[in-house]
Amino acid sequence: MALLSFERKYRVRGGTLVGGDLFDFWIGPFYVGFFGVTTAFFAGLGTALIFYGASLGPTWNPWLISIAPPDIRYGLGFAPLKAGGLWQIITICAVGAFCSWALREVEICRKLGMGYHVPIAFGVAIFAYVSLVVIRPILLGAWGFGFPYGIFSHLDWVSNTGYQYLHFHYNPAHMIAVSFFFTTTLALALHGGLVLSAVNPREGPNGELGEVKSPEYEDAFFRDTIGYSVGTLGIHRVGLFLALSAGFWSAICIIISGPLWTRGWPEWWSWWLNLPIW
Ligand code: BCL
Ligand code: BCL
Ligand code: BPH
Repeated sequence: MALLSFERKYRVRGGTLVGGDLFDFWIGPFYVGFFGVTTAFFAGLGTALIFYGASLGPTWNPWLISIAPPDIRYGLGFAPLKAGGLWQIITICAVGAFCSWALREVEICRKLGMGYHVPIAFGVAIFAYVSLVVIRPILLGAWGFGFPYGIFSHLDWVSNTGYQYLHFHYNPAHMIAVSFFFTTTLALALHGGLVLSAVNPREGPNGELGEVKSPEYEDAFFRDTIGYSVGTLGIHRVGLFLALSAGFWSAICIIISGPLWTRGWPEWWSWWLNLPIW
């Protein structure tokens, strides 16, 4: 495959965190590195174990395959392989694969001399996953509180866990997270729309190429519309902040459900409803 001239310049050795030169090479377009090897190992083993679990179970229907966590009575100990042990090993593989993937991104950033913004952002997604299957189960005292690995079964877990707190929408951290998710898509719709409107303009009447507009036009659009433009660099800061806040408050909303608040979430609001000012 032909390399872009730019790629030729940066595809040089160095910047690795571990392993020195050992895995410092590319396979086709993919950088390998030590963490590429560990990603492949954990992802391969974890996926193979899911297939092994499926082979034990009642179905090969992809929607119904499910690897359940151990029963609550096993607490924080190891469970027999076929009674939740598989889930435990797959969870280790998943954490290993996700962290390896983030560290591989770090090595690529170092090779390119770029900041670590992307792997840090992925770290927030990993934090959300770890909060579901490691942090909250440990705080509640049993691996059985993790979610099952199945397409439908994990939805059942979300629904059941939600109703366990009567009305999950009343969880204040869930409210913040949901609002950040909505705001993130609002921001991306505006940003994607604005950039395309400036750099991919419509053709002229005779089919001539439209004129690409400069960022000043983009800023002017929002000043005319809402009186303010956050600017070309600023919008990416806003976007990153919104997306990371969505993931962060998601993690918080599930960590506090059980470890911090055991009753229904509507009841949490009684302090507010009982304020003497109403
Ligand atoms: Mg979920 C839905 C994966 C955690 C609530 N969830 C989905 C599906 C997909 C999935 C099957 C679409 C997601 C998507 O487009 O995301 N969920 C998934 C994974 C995790 C996870 C891999 C995880 O933490 C490792 N989900 C959770 C936790 C809840 C949760 C427990 C809060 C976040 N999820 C919900 C709800 C819904 C989903 C509610 C849905 O309605 C939706 C659905 O249709 O379910 C049937 C955005 C990401 C991308 C577009 C990138 C591409 C991701 C691809 C599609 C993931 C494929 C996963 C694959 C089938 C899993 C096996 C991996 C192999 C063994 C290697
Ligand atoms: Mg809720 C959680 C929105 C109704 C119960 N709910 C969430 C949050 C989000 C949300 C704020 C999930 C996002 C998240 O954590 O991402 N809920 C939401 C909305 C409504 C809603 C918008 C709505 O009604 C409009 N929720 C309800 C109802 C309850 C309810 C009222 C059920 C009856 N909700 C719950 C419960 C939970 C949520 C219970 C949660 O546990 C969940 C939460 O906050 O979890 C933290 C974070 C992202 C991840 C966890 C994904 C991590 C991905 C990993 C790192 C990478 C995977 C790689 C993959 C395997 C690779 C695949 C292979 C490749 C494709 C090749
Ligand atoms: O490379 C990437 O993107 C292209 C990284 C990634 C990211 C990144 C990356 O850089 C960032 C910044 C984010 N995600 C950010 C976020 C948001 C939070 C800030 C948040 C909303 C979010 N990601 C969510 C999600 C979700 C949801 C909502 O469910 C999913 C499914 C993903 N992100 C998925 C992904 C991947 C496409 C990619 C990524 N986010 C990470 C790829 C990776 O880690 O590859 C290595 C691992 C494998 C190839 C497979 C591992 C297999 C396991 C060992 C076994 C499976 C276990 C699993 C628990 C089973 C689950 C079954 C389900 C049916 C429930």
